[in-house]
Amino acid sequence: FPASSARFDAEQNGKRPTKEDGAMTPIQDVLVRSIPTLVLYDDNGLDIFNDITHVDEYYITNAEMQIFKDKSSEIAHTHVGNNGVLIELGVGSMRKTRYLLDAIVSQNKSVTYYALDLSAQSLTQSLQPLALQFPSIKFVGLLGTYDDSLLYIKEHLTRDENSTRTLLWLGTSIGNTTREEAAEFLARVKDCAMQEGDVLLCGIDRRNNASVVKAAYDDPKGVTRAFILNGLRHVEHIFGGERDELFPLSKFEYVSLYNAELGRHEAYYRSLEQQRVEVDVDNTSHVFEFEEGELIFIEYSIKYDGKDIKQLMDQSGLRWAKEWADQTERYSLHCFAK
Ligand code: AVI
Repeated sequence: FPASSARFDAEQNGKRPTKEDGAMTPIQDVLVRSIPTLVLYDDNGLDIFNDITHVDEYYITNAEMQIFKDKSSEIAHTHVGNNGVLIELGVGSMRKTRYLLDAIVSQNKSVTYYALDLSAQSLTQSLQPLALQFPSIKFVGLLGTYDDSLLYIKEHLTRDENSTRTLLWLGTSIGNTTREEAAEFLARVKDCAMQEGDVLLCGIDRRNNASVVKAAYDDPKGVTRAFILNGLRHVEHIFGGERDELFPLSKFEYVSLYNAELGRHEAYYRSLEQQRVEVDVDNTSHVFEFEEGELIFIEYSIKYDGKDIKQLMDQSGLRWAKEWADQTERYSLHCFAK
C-alpha cells in the first residue's frame, strides 16, 4: 500500500479534525482522531482475539508456538536459572508457555512464575490449569497495568544472590505501541525488573511480505474485522449506550492498511456516512461529528527487521543476545540482556 492511502481518505472528507476534537494520531502528515487501542480488550474482545490466534492466516501464533515447541529445552537450559524467576508480561493463552514450563520441570529446575495482566479473569483462567499441571512450580498472578506491576516488582520482589530472572513478552505485543513507546517501555522493564545477567525473551513479528500481513489482519472469515468492530461496541458501552444506539455497526467499517515503508499495519474505523453522535458523560453532553469516509485510528501492529531491532536496543539500553526464528522465517523470538 502506498504510504498515502490513509492520507487520501482523510483528505477526501475536506475537513481535517483539529486538536479540540479529541485524541489525535498523526498518519503521515495528517492527523486523524483516534481511540485508545485498549478498548479492543473487553471480555468479548479477549474471546475474539483468542479466535484470531486460531485463524490460519494469522501466522504469528503458530510461528511463536513452533519456536517454543522446538527451542524450549535450549531456552530452559541456557536462560532459566535454578530457583529462578519467570515473569511474563501479559498472560495470553499460555499454549506456548506450557512448552517452556515442561522443559523447566524436566530439567528439574524449580522456578516461581509471575504473570502480569490487566484482567483478573485471564489470570485465573490461565494460571489455574497450569498450577494443576505443574505442581512443582509456584504461580503468582499480578493484577494491574504493566507499569503498576513493574513498580511492584521493583519495590517488593527480593532476590537471592544467585537467582536470575527470565522475562517474557510474547505474541508481538510490542507491535501495538509505537517504536518510541516500545523502547521507553523496554528501558523501564530493564530499570525496574532486571539486573545484570537477566534476560527478556521478546516475541516480535518481522516486516513480512505485504500480502502475508494483509491476509493476517483482514482474514477472509472476518474474525479480525469482528475483533476491531467489537472495540466500537465497547466504546458505546463505556458511554452507557445500548447496542447500536451510539455507534451502529452498519455505519462504520473496518479499514486495514499495511504501510510497508513504515513496517506497520494500521487499523481504522471508517464512518460510512456523515453522522453526529451525542454522548453524556457526568451530565455533560459531548458531540462527535464524523464526515462520510472519515477514518478513526484504533491500532498499530508494528513490525521489526534487523535494523529496527538495533534501533530498539540503542534506545532502550538493552543488549541483543540471540534470536530464534520459526521455520518460515516470518517471526522471531529475541533474547535481550541487561
Ligand atoms: C495482540 N496483538 C499483538 C495483535 C496484533 O497482531 O497486533 C492484535 C491483533 N490485531 C488484529 N489482529 C490481531
